[in-house]
Amino acid sequence: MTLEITHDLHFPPGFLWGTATSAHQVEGNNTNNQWWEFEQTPGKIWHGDKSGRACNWWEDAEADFDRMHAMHLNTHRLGVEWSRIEPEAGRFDHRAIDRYREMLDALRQRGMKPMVTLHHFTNPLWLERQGGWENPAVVSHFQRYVRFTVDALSDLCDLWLTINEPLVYLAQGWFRAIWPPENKSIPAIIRVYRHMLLAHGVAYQTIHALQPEAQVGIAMAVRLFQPWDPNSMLDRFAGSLKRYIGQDVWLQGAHDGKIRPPLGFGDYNHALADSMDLIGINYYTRDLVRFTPDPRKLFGEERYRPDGEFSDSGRRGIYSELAPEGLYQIIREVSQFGKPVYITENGLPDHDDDQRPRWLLEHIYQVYRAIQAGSDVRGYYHWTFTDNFEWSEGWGLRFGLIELDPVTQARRPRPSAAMYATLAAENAISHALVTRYAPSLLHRLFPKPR
Ligand code: IFM
Repeated sequence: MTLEITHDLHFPPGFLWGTATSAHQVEGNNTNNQWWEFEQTPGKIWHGDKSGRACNWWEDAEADFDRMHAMHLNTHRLGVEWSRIEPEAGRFDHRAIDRYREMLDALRQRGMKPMVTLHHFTNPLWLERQGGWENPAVVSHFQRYVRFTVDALSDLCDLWLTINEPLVYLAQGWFRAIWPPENKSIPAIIRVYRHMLLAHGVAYQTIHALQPEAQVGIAMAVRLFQPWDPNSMLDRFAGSLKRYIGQDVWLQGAHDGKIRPPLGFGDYNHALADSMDLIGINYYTRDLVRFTPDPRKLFGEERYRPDGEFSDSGRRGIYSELAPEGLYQIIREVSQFGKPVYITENGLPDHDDDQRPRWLLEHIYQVYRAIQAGSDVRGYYHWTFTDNFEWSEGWGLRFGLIELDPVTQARRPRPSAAMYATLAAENAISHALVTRYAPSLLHRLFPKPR
C-alpha cells in the first residue's frame, strides 16, 4: 500500500476572499445616469435587455450580504453611484449617502471588509450633458464628488478604488464606440484618458487629506499582450504598443508622476506621483496580438488560439479564452512597483457552471504561485456574486456564483458557490477540494514528491 502525503496550498493568514460588483450592475433603478438612458434606446443592448431592478441591491443588498457571510467571505468590493450621490451638479443627496452607510455597516457587521469603487463606467446625466470625461472640468467635478463621498464614508471604509478599468471605459465608449457616448474620435480618446489619469491623481490626494490611513488604488484591466507569432517583429511591436498605451502610460504615470505621450510630453504632475497604495488587477484573459497596418487599431488585432478553451462568450469577448498562467505573469510584473496587489476582478461567463469550478481553481492557483514567488497579494475578488447586468451584453452573459432570475429575483447557487465557500473557509486550495471539483488538475496542483 502506498501512503500519499499531500499538503494543502495555504494562503497567508488574513487573506481577503470576496466578490466584486459595481453599483449600476446590481442596485437597480439607477435612472439618473447615462447608462440608463442608453439602455432605453433600441438596438444598443443585447436582446433589448435593461438593467431594471438589476439585483435589487438598492432595496435589499443585505440579503446577499447574508449569503456572502454564510459562504465565509470576509470582504466585498462594491461601487457607489455618482448620479445618486450628486444627482445635480453640486447638490448632494444625503439619503443616498445614508443608504451607502447602511450597506457598508451591514458588510462590517457580517465580518466583511468593504472595498469601495468611486467610478465604474457610469456618470450622472448632468455631467454627461456637459461633455462627460471629454470636458476638462470633469477633474474638479470628480474631486468634489470624491471629497463629499469619502468624507461621509471614511469611518466605514479605508480601501478605495478611484476608477474602474479606465482603458475599458475608453475602448468601449470611444475606440470601439459601442458604449455611451459612442464617439469614435482619437483626439477625444486622448482627452478622456488624460482627464481620467489627472482625476485619479487628484482623487488620491483628496482621499488622503481626509483619511491619511486610507489605501487607495485603481482597478486596472491588466492584460498580457503577447505577440501572435513570437518570431515576428511586427507582432512584437504591436503587442508592445498596446501594452504601452493600455498599461504603462497609466501604471508608470501613477508611479513616477510623468504624463507620457500621447497624453503629454513626460511633464511631471505632482498629484499623480506615487498615487497608488495598492494595485487592483482585473484579469479575464490574455491577448495574442497580430500586426495590422491599421493605425485605428493601434496596429494590432487580438487573436485567440483556435484550439483554446472558451467560455460562454466564445471567441468574441474580452473574457473568452482560458489563460490562467497570464494572471501569474501579470501579478509578478506589477509587483515591481512594490505595492500590495489585489485581484479586484476575475471570473468568466458560464451559465451552466460546467467550467467555472475548474477555471476558478486554476486562476486562484496562479495567485498562490505568485505569492510563493514573493508577490504581496492581499485579496481575491471573484467577478461576481450573482448574475448581474452585463452592460451591452445585458443579461446574456452570466458571471455569477449564484444564478439570478432578474424578473423574479430568485437566486440559485451554482456548484462553484459551494466550492468558493470551502476555499474561503479553509483559506487554502485543499487536495480534497480539487479532488471533488476539478480532479483533472490534481497532478498539476499536487505533483507527487519524487
Ligand atoms: O461586468 C464587467 C465589469 O463591470 C468590469 N469588468 C469586467 C466585467 C465582466 O465583463
